[in-house]
Amino acid sequence: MVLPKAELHLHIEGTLEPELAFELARRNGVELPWAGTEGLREAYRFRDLQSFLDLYYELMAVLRTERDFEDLADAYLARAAAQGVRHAEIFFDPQAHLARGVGMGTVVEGLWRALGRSPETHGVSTRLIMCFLRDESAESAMATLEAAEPYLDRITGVGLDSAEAGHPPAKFREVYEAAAGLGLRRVAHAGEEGPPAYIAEALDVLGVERIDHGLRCVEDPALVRRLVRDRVPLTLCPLSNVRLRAVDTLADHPLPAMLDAGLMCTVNSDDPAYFGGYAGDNFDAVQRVLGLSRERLRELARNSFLASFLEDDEELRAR
Ligand code: ES4
Ligand code: ZN
Repeated sequence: MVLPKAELHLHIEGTLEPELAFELARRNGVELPWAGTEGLREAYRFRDLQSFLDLYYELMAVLRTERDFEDLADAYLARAAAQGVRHAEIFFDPQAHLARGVGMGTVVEGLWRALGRSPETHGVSTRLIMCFLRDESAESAMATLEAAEPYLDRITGVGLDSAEAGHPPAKFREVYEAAAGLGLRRVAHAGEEGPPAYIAEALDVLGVERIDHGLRCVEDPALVRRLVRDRVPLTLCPLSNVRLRAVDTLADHPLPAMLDAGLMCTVNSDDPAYFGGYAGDNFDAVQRVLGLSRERLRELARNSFLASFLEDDEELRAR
């Protein structure tokens, strides 16, 4: 039986499979520098987060119209549903699109065409989380929040992603305060390639309710105690960590030790088209390689619903 689960760490642009990328390129008259889907897949050998991000932003050139974003989200939701995902909290990166002349309305309305009907078409409920690119300025993040104001009925929260090292959470204090004032939920990537101190800073300065990744908390025992005490959810992405070399191999992943320490872990896919698997593939991999028990897998699935932004009644229906 496939375990019902919620996906809490998923970049919609990271679900762009090579086949759809080439189809959209053809549809939009965009020329791609790779020799077909196989040539593109060969470029998926990443040294680190930045080498991935370079390709991730480059391939977004094929996303131009509302229909492109609709097709992207529909394809993701179909794959997720097939792997037991009942609820998905979906990140998107508006600045990466605005910079290419693709408007906020095109992105949000396009995604919404698929998300709005997803409970019926895929049996998956959704939330949208708008991420700020932390390697861009705080002023750009604030302008992005302002550009999103007409669409806030469709956006549940804000997040922080892209290149982490050298871009501490505190840089975005004001924009997170403004987001909270608008009633938005708050999450942030921290402790993926950045230091454990960024995890504490995201909690203390940005007021986030979850930490995306949070992997490097294991380097700071006092921080682990705090995260356990406060039951701060961590949205881990094991296959992403392998592909971006945050761990040497999946067998070296600290997930079992993190669960044993009492951390509230969840397992997610991050950018599944690039990292070799969707949510269910990540669950299967940690079961197989890390030997997690059935009870631990059920705990991960339960945590995913508890850590979601679903209301209590919706949450019970989803799981
Ligand atoms: C990302 Cl794996 C990862 N880390 C940070 N930012 C991102 N954006 C898309 N995938
Ligand atoms: Zn991520």
